Amino acid sequence: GRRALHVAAVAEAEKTAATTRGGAASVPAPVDIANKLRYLFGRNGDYTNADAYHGTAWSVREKLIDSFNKTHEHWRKEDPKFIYYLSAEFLMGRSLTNTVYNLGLQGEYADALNQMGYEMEKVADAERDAALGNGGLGRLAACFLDSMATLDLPGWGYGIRYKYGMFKQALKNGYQIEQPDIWLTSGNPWEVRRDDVKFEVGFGGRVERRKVNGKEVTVWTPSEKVIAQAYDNPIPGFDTPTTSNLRLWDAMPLTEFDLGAFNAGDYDRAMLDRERAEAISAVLYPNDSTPEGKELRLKQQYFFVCASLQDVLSRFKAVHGTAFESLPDKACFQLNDTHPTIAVAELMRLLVDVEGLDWDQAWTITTKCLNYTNHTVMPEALEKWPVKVMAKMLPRHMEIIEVINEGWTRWLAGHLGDLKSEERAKRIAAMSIIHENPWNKEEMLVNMAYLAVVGSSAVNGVAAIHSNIVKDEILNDFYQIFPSKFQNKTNGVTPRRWLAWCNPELAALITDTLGTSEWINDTEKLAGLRAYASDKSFQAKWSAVKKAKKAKLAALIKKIHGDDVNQEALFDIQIKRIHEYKRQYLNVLSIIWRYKQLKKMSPEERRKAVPRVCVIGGKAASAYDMAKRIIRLVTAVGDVINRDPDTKDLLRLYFLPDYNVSLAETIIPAAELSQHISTAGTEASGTSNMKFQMNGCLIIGTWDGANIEIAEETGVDNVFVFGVRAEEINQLRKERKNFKTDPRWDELMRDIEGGMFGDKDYFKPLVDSVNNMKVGNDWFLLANDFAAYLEAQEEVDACYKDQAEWLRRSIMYTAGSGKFSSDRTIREYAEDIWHVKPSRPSA
Ligand code: B1N
Repeated sequence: GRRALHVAAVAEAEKTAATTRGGAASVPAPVDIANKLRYLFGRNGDYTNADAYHGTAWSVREKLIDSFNKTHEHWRKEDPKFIYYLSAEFLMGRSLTNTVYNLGLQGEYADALNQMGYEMEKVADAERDAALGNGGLGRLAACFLDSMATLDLPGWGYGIRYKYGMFKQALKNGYQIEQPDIWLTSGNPWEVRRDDVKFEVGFGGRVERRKVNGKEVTVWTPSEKVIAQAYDNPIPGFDTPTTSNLRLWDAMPLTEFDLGAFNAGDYDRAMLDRERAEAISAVLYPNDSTPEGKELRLKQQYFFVCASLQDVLSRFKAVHGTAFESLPDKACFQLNDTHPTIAVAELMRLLVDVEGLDWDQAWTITTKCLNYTNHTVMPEALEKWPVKVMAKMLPRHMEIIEVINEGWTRWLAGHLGDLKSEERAKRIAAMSIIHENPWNKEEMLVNMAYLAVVGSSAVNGVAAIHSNIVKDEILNDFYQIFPSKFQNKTNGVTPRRWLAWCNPELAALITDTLGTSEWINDTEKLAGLRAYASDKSFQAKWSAVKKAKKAKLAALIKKIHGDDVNQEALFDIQIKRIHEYKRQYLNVLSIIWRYKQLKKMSPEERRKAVPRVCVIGGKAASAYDMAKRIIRLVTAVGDVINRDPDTKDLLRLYFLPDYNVSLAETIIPAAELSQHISTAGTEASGTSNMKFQMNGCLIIGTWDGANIEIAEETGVDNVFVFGVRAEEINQLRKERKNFKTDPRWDELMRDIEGGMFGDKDYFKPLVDSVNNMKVGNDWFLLANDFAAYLEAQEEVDACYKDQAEWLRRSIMYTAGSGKFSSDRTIREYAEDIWHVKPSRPSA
């Protein structure tokens, strides 16, 4: 069996010596894998796939570290300007496949595993996702790291090494339940702990002025201190010797280093300290697109920002001493949303209190170094911390923010000097970083977005429409004052993970057809596929790949739900976090409507219907009650439809639990239609839309976020666009009370309320949220878009019946996806905001 194969393979391989990208001669991969299993895990032959994964990963890790070391030696010598991407989330997913492909070791390791009696795909499947993010924002950060390394840009990510990432979602009787994501238990081969890189981070305490050598200095004495311990996660670029870094911080108690507490017999207190410290990096807050106003969250934010800034300054000082005026030539920071915005105050504190610069000089440096990306338009989603909380946890930072705000409002008063004093006061109050809580006049808040704008050189949104909303609505006051600060940087996704590696069959066809694989780092070359869009023989090959991917998804559905699905059916997918604004509910309503139509049809009519397999997946934040009800509605409707003998061959609805990066890598290549149906003006960008587009999946969507740019690149007529436009939303919301709902809508509401899918009482608030004026007043305008959506779905059916046309469009999607490579996005950031240039080590 496997053991004999394995022994033979190792013996064979030991005779030959392999060479790696790092250039160093090393033992052949099968030997190395066996060695890793033998000496790191104490195993000897007959491994499970999970064993084989660990052995392979620890072997690949060494090549990765060689490449990392070379790159960083090069960068140390060159001393280029660095970009530091500060983000509370990095949704990395799995690393094995990505690493071997990016390093060009795929063939070597696939062969090695084959010789040993294993299959790379199954082995890779044993890896746990690194789910240190919620959704789009965290995955964007991960795609950006891939592109930065691939483009040889000197840059690191900085974040938190959460012990528990995004919770695992399970279903129990159709309801979501959350389980902890214990991802580190079997060890993490993709990280390197840096025992020599740790910094103190303080909280609370008091602030004093002291005279030192005749100069007044501010001294902050925290009441609580923890240690931030660095872990490096090497990030391999594709088709380059560059391997960059994601540095994540783990929180540890100080007492590990000061055993005093133990010696004094204060064992319990020391252990409680440990728990308190470790809590800081213990768990990712599972909220997507909404801020979590918990104190621990602010602690997390300050924790990683403080450690990261100290780390950067200590490296700067090692080379440039205290010539801080040149810091902006060597370092810049991108704030991924407002989560790391305390960096404005922390950089000021480090420069003024610790390094002794004067305030104005420090402010010039700080604002030159920082830039801010906004990721959400919903006004309630902008982070605001109560002054009381901030003053208690970060007393010195609160003072600094007050001084920044005084300077800012004073400057504003001068700048707005021409206005009448009443109007001027109003404008200044509206832009004050510290302001009243509009819901509770007693409470003062620190507006983190305002702090980020005032403290940054550049502010950007993440898709064209979103950047316009940022300028014209959310931060309009600031835009009027600093128009040139505001930019757009339309999101992108890495074509490596999201096309080449997750869909190697399609990638091979593309490479064959274009006669080059250069499209993998020059996605504009995909436009060459347009010439083949109507070519029958190419369409046949294209369709064969999609079919093979559909078969894999069908197998997954079978594994999870035990059902066989019709693989000739249209695979219709909506996967993303469950949120009212994303309107999964609208999707379910149209599925119910389809079901009811099918029920009424004669057998002949049914024969003409387009069969569909609908898949919905996504997590609901654990405290987001309405989102959890939506999940239950999906599973309840699926339970009825999937068992109905009249319709089960023509319509299915499955909820796929625990949607995550690796599940996306299976689902997206198999999708034929994907849904991006947010209320216009609410989805900042969306990024899965780009992944589907790359994989030749047609889109039904609203005129929102990046859908707009995707439609422009694909050809607007190739996309199923429906619904009201962002400009109309405010007016429609005002008029919603008088909106006359479609009779089909009314019927569906009665069905749900009447218990057609059981659980009447549980679904009542859902029905109310889109009908009852008191409860929700249909804030996201589902009723307004309902008829147009059903019509667009009919167009989908008609198009699917014409497979030649469907396939032509599918090819046009991939051909038009060139713009949505995160390489393009990162090039724009590098040129327009960071002013960072490529620096490639020699191979
Ligand atoms: O960021 C993505 C966009 O493509 C999505 O449209 C947008 O919804 C997403 C607080 C967020 N915005 N805000 C968040 C995440 C976690 C959190 O605690 C807010 N995520 C987005 C990338 O630009």
